[in-house]
Amino acid sequence: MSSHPQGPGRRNFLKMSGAAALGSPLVAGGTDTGGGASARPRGLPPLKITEVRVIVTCPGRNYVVVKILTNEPGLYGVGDATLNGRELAVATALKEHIAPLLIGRDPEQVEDVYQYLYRGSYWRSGPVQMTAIAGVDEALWDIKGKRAGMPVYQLLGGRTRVGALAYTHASGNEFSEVEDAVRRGMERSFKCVRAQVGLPGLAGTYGTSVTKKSEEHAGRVDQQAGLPETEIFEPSVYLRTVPKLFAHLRSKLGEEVELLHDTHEKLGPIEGARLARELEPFHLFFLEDLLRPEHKESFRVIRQYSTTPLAMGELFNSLWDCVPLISEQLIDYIRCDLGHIGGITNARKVASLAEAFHVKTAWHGPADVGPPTHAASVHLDIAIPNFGVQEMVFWPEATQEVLPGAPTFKDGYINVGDTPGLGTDVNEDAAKKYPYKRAYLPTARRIDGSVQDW
Ligand code: EZ4
Ligand code: CO
Repeated sequence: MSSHPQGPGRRNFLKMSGAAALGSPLVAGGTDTGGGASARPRGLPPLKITEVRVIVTCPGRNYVVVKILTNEPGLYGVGDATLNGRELAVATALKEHIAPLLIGRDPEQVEDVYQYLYRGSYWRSGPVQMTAIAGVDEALWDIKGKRAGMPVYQLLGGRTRVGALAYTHASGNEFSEVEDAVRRGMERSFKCVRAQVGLPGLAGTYGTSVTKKSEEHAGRVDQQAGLPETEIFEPSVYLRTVPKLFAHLRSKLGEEVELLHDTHEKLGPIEGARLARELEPFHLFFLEDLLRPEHKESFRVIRQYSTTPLAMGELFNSLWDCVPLISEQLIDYIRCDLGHIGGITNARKVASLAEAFHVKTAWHGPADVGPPTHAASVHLDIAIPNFGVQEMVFWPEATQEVLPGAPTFKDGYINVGDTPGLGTDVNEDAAKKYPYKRAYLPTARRIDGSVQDW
């Protein structure tokens, strides 16, 4: 046989290289069934997706779970497709539009399924679609790991570190309350703590909890059933308050504990530059999401004025959202949400892009994405070379009952075990006990009544 792929031996070449798996449906007018039957390593029989279950449940807050079943008895994967406040849009996209495309497809062709759902749909990106794709992607990696008998991090190249450095949240309305909350985090062995404070005279500030033990539910923005609440925000009050908070924390807590802060996309470029500059003496681990996500080049303004490390990305939905910030080295940490950027398949590309430009990862890890996404983040964290830090939460009992197997925390690090796949699961009977409740994120306005980025 000729070794030249265009020569007479092409057919054999394709077969041997595995490309034949993708060859069969490429017929004019044919239906794209994906891989079809392909030559399997170690004689494994062909695998097919037989069912896609979409489970919407509210064990404390709303989650959308994707369970993908296969023709191999007992072999299934579980992914998380939760988009806070738009859960049913994602569930409908999955049930009505995506599930029919998956039946009969080879679940092992993870990249092909990702490409097919992302580019193949013509309407690409966007939070609803990318969250739906993430749910599918996580379930497929889960299946691949189970089939291989390996935890997903092994499939990603194996361990590069003992665990993922984690951060928790601390908040309060007074500086002393925030200080106490940071101390509780440190007592709990956290080396890194995110600190948020209420703004004097303004009702409800992002990241400040109604309960005193804010770190118990790190990342938790309470989801209230009913219509969204309105918080009031004024940049001048915020800009006056936050540097004083960190002056207080450093004077009371010293230099060793790593402190972080989330601006949550609320400022304009020159305001963000002022904050980053005024926080310099307090040596933040990073300052998160200073600006709205639309015009990424605005981060150039911040960089002109400050050496405070910057993180950005939880609202990004595509690899290309990350390109300007990473390729111009405008940030130090890329913090996409695996659940909103298409899952492991896309996030590991973001990580590799970042690696080339000395940018580290800090995947978004709040309570409004489910345990399979947290597990996926940690599998990636412990496998990649350019991991930075991982935001994490402690799960309430009801969530653990419905979605068992979340990563575990010890001595400042979050970790996954050696269970094949992601290590997470869904208890469908338990899920039924907690029906969906319509709920929204809060929204925000300025004192003059105009809309403010929440
Ligand atoms: O406000 O996930 O860094 N964490 C965050 C989160 C987000 C919520 C939005 O749904 O910014 O707490
Ligand atoms: Co954030």
